[in-house]
Amino acid sequence: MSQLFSPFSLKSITLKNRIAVAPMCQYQAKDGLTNEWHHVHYASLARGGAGLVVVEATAVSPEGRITPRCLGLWNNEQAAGLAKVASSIKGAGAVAGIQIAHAGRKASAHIPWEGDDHIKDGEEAWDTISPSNVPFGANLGKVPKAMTKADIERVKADFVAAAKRALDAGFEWLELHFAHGYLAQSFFSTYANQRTDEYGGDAAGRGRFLLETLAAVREVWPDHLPLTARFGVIEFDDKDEQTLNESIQLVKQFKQLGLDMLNVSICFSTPTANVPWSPAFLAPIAERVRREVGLPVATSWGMDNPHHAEQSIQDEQMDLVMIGKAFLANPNYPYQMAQILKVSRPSWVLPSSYAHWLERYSTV
Ligand code: 536
Repeated sequence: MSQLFSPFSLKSITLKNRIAVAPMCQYQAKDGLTNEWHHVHYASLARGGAGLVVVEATAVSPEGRITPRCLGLWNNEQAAGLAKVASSIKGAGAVAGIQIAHAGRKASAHIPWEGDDHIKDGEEAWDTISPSNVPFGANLGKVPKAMTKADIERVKADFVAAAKRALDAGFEWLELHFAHGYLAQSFFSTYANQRTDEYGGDAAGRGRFLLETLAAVREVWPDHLPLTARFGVIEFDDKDEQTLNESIQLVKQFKQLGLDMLNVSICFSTPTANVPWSPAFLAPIAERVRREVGLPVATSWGMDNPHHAEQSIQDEQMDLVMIGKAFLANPNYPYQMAQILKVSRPSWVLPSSYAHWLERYSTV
């Protein structure tokens, strides 16, 4: 019996299997608005059989976009477009999730295939904010403005407003982007956060912004719906054990505040990190977080091998497998995984409109 193709329930939501489409930036929006690209892209992924489709990093404010082509959720027009995306995902048989984000000091960048570096002042650039006026470095050298207390309050309120809009738009799964060197991750990072007030200093201070944002969002995001966060728990630098320990302590507090699952990821807070890219390399880290915190976890990064994916669920390393690139190559990737794992009933994976014919007149 495949565990990968077994249902997973979190709060009132049941996913038909343990495969989720990881949030993947499309860089196809203008003014934060969805268009035909997003409708086709997300519907096709949902038809492909994943239990959950998480819409890409969607900015809570204009300055929180990574690039000028990122989605946003700071106005009602954007919410109306995303409501259609959520509806298509659900109509195709998957649960609709969305990730809400603020890029912090990594904002105001060119899209990856147009340089991936900060936009020069005077062009489409905008001012960036971060806990301290310390740039990321390398290709992202723009100096951010250190946030005032008023900035902190405003960004928390932006997250709350975006969460409400996501709910009204019909999303049933919310992920806070607390990872990848963006704003929230920067608060927790000693590379980015050199504040001397209560939002900096020790791990309690550096964790404050994340905890307050989570608590504020949990107040408006219904109890019966899953609230998750993607959070980098390891940098891959010379302080990994300390970062992991501090991160796990923080995730314990996330759990107390009502977080339902952690999407375990990488900090990406410094260009000097050395990430050991290889198949399933975060699975043991995810397993440690799951065991030490006692919270369901998901992870991505090289989880696309069907046998690894199946094994990681059977071994209780993680509860959900997040997959990105393999879905770009093949939107019906879960069906391919099922065939490789000899889960032979297409109707367990694909919607009936496809599965009926694949099941009935198979020539293989
Ligand atoms: C992953 N990235 C994550 C993004 C967008 C850009 C690419 C996000 O979380 N919105 C990544 C980061 C660093 C190196 C490789 C991949």
